[in-house]
Amino acid sequence: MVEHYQPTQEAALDRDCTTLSRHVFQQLQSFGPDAQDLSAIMNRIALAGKLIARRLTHADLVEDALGFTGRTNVQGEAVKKMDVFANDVFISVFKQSGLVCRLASEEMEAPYYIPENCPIGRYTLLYDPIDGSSNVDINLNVGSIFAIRQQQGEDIDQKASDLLTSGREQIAAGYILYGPSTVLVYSIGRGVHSFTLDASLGEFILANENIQAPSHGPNYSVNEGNFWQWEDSVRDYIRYVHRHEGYSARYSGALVGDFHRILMQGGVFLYPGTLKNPNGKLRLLYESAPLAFLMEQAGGRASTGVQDILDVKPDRLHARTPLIIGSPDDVALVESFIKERIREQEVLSASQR
Ligand code: AHM
Ligand code: MG
Repeated sequence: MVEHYQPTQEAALDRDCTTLSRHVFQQLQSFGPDAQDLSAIMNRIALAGKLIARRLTHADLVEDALGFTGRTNVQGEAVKKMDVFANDVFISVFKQSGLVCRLASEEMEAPYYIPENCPIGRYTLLYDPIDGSSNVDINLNVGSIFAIRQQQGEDIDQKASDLLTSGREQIAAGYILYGPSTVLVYSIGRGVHSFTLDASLGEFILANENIQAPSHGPNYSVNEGNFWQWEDSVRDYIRYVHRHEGYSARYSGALVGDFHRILMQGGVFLYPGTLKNPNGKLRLLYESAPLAFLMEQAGGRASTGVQDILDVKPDRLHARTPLIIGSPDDVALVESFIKERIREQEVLSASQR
């Protein structure tokens, strides 16, 4: 007779063996080709996360890991050496994988094609390799954000125009948070789950399954330095939280960290339009849409203020949108101030006709 551990030990062991790739199979309840692909893609993303985490952990001791490259990217932002490293990591892990045909990232003007993977790999990975890179040089949290889409059509002219569709086309999304521990959060449209990197095993192990964002939370996360750059409606909301009890300002300068707090504890993150950038700063395809996918899966909401983020169709790869994301009640409160100002404007315009 085979002797088994006690039930509690068995449960702990089972949990320790719930790696990311196994979890994907469990979620899809299949070992079919699609499940194999998604599981393998998640495994590669996890490898990218481990490589980036390793570099970040030793960054101050590694020659040429920190600081700027002296170049600006397609967005006109100064590129850091860590941005370049992390971007290359994602390319490397997907080369010769037979999984992903195109990679589109914040750091590359046009998608990167991996012809040897096509047509076996009909997937596209969209990603922000290092989000919040202003935090890198001072050893604060940063993240990587990703989304997976199925390629539509042949894309013979390599214009990737099939990517200019709404976030509802995403089949998976997630992020890796490089904090005191390295955490990977993902969804394939069946809830949101988090995994913590166990460095001794070199594996991401299931930590929280079916995460639900609270319907309301105390945190509001926004760069208040832009106060005089915003529309009146956003200022109305901020004045509201200043005048009511129960709100806490929390802003780290890295979206992934701020988002993770809101996902786990509730509240709202905002990056509204400013006078200089009416669509804000954050890019739709590889920042706002993947996080919107996760937040909706966790029972929260993501909005531009007047439209659900997942319904926005970008007009170009690096399109930006205002972002209001978090607990449903808190997103609705911000939207109510925006709608109120729109109503006032309409009444004023009608009276002037
Ligand atoms: P990045 O991807 O170039 O790092 O830019 C995105 C980051 C977000 O992580 C963060 O929420 C935001 O930019 C901070 O911007 P700001 O300094 O304007 O508040
Ligand atoms: Mg970013």
